[in-house]
Amino acid sequence: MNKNFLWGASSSSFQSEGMWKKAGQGPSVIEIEQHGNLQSFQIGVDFYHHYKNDIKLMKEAGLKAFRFSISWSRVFPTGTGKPNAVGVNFYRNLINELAKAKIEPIVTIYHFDYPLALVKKYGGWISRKSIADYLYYCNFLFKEFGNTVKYWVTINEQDHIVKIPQRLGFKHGGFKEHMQDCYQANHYMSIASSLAIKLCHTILPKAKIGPAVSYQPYYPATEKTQDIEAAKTANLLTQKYILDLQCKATYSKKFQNYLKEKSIHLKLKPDDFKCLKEGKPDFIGINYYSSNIVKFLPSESNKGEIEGKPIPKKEYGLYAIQNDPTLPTTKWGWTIDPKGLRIALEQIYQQYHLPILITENGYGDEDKFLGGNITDSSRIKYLKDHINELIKAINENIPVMGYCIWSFTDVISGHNGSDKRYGLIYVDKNMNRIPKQSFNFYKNIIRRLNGD
Ligand code: BGP
Repeated sequence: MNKNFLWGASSSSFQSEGMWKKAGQGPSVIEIEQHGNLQSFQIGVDFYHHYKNDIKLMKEAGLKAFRFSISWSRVFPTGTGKPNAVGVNFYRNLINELAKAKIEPIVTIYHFDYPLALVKKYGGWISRKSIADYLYYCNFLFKEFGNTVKYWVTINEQDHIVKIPQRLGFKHGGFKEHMQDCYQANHYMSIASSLAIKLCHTILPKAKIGPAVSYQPYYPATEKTQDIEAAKTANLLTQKYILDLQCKATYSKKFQNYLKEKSIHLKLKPDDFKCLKEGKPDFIGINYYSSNIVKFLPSESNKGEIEGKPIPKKEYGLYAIQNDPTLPTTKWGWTIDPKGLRIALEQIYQQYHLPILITENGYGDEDKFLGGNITDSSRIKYLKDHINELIKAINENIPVMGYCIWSFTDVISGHNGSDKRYGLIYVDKNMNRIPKQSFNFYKNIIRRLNGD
């Protein structure tokens, strides 16, 4: 195994830091999004005060990299303007502490928590003005932390931001009428991401930067042509269109036809595609958790009706995305498909020919602290099987740069609050950190495969 392989773990600011709207942090769209969960996000796992101790544990595990996100509204409470010195200082200390421990920081610039002030000002990502504010923020981060940070992620799971109305700053679902705005927002986010890549290449020529997308292989439910076609369409409309734009600076003809059929007319400028071309990523980050099967869904009963989301799980006349009933699932119904990781890596590399960083992969469970131990054998099996497939992919010459487990300590789950834990380290009510069995498993894997 390559000595420079980034064996790491991942987290995000809003799911871990706590200190919600404290120490100068401004509000973000998470306030709209999380409803019942908001209280847990306000406290997180208090990473803000525990980061030194957590980094000690990372060092003990032998981690080579730690991916975390910067809270945009902790740095710029109103999204732009004057930086919040306390917030900047927090991230400087965190980055320095990682550097001291010889753990490579991988910084996600924006992971769901968009500043609410920008939504109020001009609607957020649905306005072209959002691009300039994102770049202003990136420019600040590159200049402030670029000496130490070599790896940057522009936007985490743009497809999910587009999918979940609250993440764009809309209060209500009712997405059919918002499709125009969602695809427009997606267009602006892609340009913003490309311009950030170009800016990073100018200011920090040695740095590596790319987006992180959520990616899952879609298998046709049967060998029937219509299911094979449906799987391709689902792939295009839920994830491929974003990668095509970011890596090939284009909307495929099929995607353009889809927009036309839906009467979606994107506001495009001739320069947009030039920007997209000039900001080619150095790598593609992928968050991989599970796979799905897809079958053709006839339109007879529901003419053109969609499921109430801009990028739906089903679209009449096109496809229905479902769980493969032959695969096991987590308690939350996410299928467990280690081979899917290798297939995802193969598919992405074949299409885009860029190195890949696995920015997230992990297993959510309700771990119980019993008899002084947390026995998380299901997580260990999940990680072991996925790492085996990762190694097979590397042996097939797919250039994978690193593997980041979601997550190092438990953090608050985006969909399921504090009941769903992913960490190698258990965090109890008093914020004590207790290594689970998977912590030792990962430590041994890194030691063995890295030859430490
Ligand atoms: C990804 C997100 C993470 C994290 C993870 C697990 O989509 O990038 O932020 O939340 O999924 O999801 P969940 O916590 O909802 O199970």
